Amino acid sequence: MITVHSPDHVLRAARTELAGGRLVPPFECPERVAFVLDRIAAVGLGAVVTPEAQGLDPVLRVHDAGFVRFLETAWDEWVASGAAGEAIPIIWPARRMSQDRIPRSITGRLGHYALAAETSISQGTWAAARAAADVAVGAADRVLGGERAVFGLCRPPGHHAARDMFGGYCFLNNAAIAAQRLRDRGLSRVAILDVDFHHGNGTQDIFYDRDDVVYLSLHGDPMDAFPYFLGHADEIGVGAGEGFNANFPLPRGTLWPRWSAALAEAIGRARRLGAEVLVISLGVDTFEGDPISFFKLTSDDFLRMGEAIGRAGLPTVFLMEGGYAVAEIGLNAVNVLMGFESV
Ligand code: FKS
Ligand code: ZN
Repeated sequence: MITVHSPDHVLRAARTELAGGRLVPPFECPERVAFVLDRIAAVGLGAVVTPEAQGLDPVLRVHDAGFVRFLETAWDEWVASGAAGEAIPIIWPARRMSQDRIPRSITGRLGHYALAAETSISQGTWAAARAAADVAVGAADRVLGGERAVFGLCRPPGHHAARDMFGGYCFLNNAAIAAQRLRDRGLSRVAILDVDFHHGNGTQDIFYDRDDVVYLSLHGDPMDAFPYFLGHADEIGVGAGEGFNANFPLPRGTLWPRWSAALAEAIGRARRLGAEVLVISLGVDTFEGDPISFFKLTSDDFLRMGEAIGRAGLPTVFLMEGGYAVAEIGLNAVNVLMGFESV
């Protein structure tokens, strides 16, 4: 399997994440990609190629132009405002406050466009986010070109990013950008299968009223897990999109038998709805050793996960999302890809 990878991911190297009332080194760190590349080389998965630069067109197919402009300029404006640390939102338009007037102040605009406070904007964040979008498009294009499956080693991740919101370590929604690319280049129905531990609120939101991109997600029950405010089983889509969104929230301590039963249901749904291609939001934070999640999948379970996805028999774009047991992220992510290839 070909891997698409951009060395520019290292430009996303924030020093701070707000966690447990402290600023800590971010869980979503550049070493994650280094471990995945090491494992790809160790098992001889296949060639690693750099993506073509796409410009902003594929990004603007999915994201709001004002939001994109905000991401582009936020760091410079933050520095110009005289702040010493990284850019962290501190106030939101909460209930009964206005969402329609976008403030001039960078602090106001951070609150307008953020969905959470853990994700600092740092120097280089925008360049890395753009490179991750290029990776996603590069992977989609290779599948359009006839590859059975391609791995886009995206970083930063994307599935929490909505049309006009960043947070949860995400800035641009790589999976949504890839899915839209597949639609724009001629496929009529795409299914995004999100196996990251967290619900992909951004991806769900982007496609919620559409029947051409199906969103299916297995994740920690939002009553107990980030992003808390989306991802319930009764969110089934709206308008033309009704029936084209399916959530499988799962409890603390979930093991492979229960997780894989939900996976089988999700894959069955994708097939019945006529998906021609799968985009996998591949997070491996479902691992038993993950420091911020609560499922209990083993490294061998990731092989079985890949096999089950392979048996769907559809062209597949894998895109990296989360996974914070850094020493095991290579083993776990590449196990999914090897399981897929063994089918
Ligand atoms: C830890 C609290 C964690 C943020 C969790 C973000 C998860 C991100 C992810 C992605 F795939 F996007 F990277 N709060 N102190 O894994 O879903
Ligand atoms: Zn996650």
